[in-house]
Amino acid sequence: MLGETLSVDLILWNSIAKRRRSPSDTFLENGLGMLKTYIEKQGFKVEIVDWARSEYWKKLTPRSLSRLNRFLSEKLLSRQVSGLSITGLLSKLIIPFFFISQEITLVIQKRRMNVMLQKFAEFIRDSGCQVLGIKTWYGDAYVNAITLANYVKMLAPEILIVAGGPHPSIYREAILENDVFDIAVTGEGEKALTYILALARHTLSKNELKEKIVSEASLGNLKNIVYRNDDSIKISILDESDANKKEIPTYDNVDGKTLIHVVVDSLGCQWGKCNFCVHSCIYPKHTIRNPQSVVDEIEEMISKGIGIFRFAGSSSSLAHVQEIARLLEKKEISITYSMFALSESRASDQAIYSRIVESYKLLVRSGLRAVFIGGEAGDDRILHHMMGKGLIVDDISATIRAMREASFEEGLPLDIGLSLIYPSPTMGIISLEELKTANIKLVEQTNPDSVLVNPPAPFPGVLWNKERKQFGFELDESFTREMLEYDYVLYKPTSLWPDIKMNLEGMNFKQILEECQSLRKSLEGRGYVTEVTDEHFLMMRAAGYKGKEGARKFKKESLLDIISSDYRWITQLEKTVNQESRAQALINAR
Ligand code: B12
Repeated sequence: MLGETLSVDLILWNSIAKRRRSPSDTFLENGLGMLKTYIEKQGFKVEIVDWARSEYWKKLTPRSLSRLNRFLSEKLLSRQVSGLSITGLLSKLIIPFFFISQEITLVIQKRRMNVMLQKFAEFIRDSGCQVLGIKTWYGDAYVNAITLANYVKMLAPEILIVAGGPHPSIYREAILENDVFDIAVTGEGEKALTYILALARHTLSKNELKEKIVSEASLGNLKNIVYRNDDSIKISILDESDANKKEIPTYDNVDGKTLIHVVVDSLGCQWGKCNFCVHSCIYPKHTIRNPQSVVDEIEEMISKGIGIFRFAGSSSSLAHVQEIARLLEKKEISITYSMFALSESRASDQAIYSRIVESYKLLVRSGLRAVFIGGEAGDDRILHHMMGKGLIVDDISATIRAMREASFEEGLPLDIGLSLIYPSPTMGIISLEELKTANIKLVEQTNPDSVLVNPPAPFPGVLWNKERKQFGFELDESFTREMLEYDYVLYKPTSLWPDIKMNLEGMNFKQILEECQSLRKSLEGRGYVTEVTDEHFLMMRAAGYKGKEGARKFKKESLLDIISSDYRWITQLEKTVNQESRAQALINAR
């Protein structure tokens, strides 16, 4: 697409990290697709530039280097897996070679990324657009978003640069602290971007446009905007998002993307009181989308050859998904899908339990193949006082039991991912050792197909951050700034991870990570698969990887690809998933 000249009002760029972070990175970009549909309906021309495609990541690393990385990573991983001690000269040299080769790779990737960004900035300059919108994500993708913004400022100072997407929705005012972006949008961007484009049509310079934006935002006419005014950073009134007002995303170019569509079934969270969770900060009001519209969108995607879906809701209620499932069944629509699932209150009560089983039977019949369930902890006091979950351990385990029973009775597979936060604040209620034991017990009781163990993170806006002292967190004033650009690099020993100035109940960040890693290792030692999510299950099962062994193989191979930047395995996986998605869609044509 670079090389042609366009005439557009708005360019929307999906920022990416220099290396892949997950096999699901290339899912269809529903958020940007939705913005395009909406804004074009208001009479503006929008171009999406989405670099989250296999070929972009491939371009960033020389082939010979990625192959060398793979060789070294394979040696390193197989040694770690088999637990062999370091013997022989070659074995001793693997670790330093690995790190040198990784460092060289990073330097080259950075240089290549900068060249790509510079060329892209020239393209933006020549495009005739007045506004550049960047979808920003955490870590290295955010660093690259800043680099692009700086190039654009240099080459085309009259283009307004707007940051949007998950990052400003969480970090809000902090996004403008570095003075790179002109404006940021928190939460949904449809109306805000349209308003800005309308103002841009009647302004002659960027300064004039910025002044108008500030004035409209201060008057409350322009919502969801983070802006600078009188040397301070302000945020305008927040719009109440409504899942029923979402457009069906436009996907013009699906090359190098994974044909899995994320469908908005709801926005926000019905509970919204978990002390650690950002989801209700992104969408403060919980709205449920009319099941018929969800099914209409699914049918439209099927007509485009997409048969695999992921529900976007942070807390899709069982009653609501059941309505969607009923419609799917009634219309004999055949798809596979995954979602976040909630534990049900009083799930072990016999009547409630039977109802959950019946509901999940309907869901698996309608194509539900994987769920991701937030367990957080295996101790009721921690769940109540530290997490604010509003549930007890028994609710979590009985809900999972009911899911298993439903899947068994229907004879249809359902993968269950359980996520935990460890270590977490304890306020001396129990010791970390006791919490760890309770977490392991919960996993043993529920026997999930994968366990995700996350370290605690007091994100801006959540109670753990607002009342940090009470929860035992100590955060340096640099915390938010550091978090903005912090990149998880899972394969490095935790001792090599960059530090963040944060303490939890006497543990510094490195100790927190080590503690987290120790639970992962204990679970792996007991035979559990870790760090595989519901969307990974969708992909691996579509590609024919079966059972626990399939999940292990998927994790190992994708990890190797990510560590080495040699993405041949993931690219092949994507191809197979796409064939499967098309085949699944085609079933409906009969
Ligand atoms: C489904 C999902 C995915 C899907 C698809 C995401 C997508 N939209 O393309 C998959 C599985 C691919 C995915 C991947 C990742 N995800 Co995700 N994902 C979600 C989830 C559950 C729902 C997202 C969604 O569909 N929302 C609805 C759509 C409409 O919203 P949206 O895409 O954000 O777009 C709206 C606004 O953000 C805004 N907007 C978007 N772009 C722009 C740009 C501009 C200029 C403007 C003004 C506005 C704007 O307007 C859009 C329309 O209303 C959220 C949690 C949640 N429930 O919100 C996490 C979430 C967004 N993901 C998260 C993360 C971390 C990731 C990964 C980085 C994980 C990883 N692999 O390491 C990757 C990155 C993928 C990439 N392309 O680089 C984090 C974001 C944290 C952060 N600060 O970046 C979240 C919040 C989950 C969490 N940790 O709590 N994800």
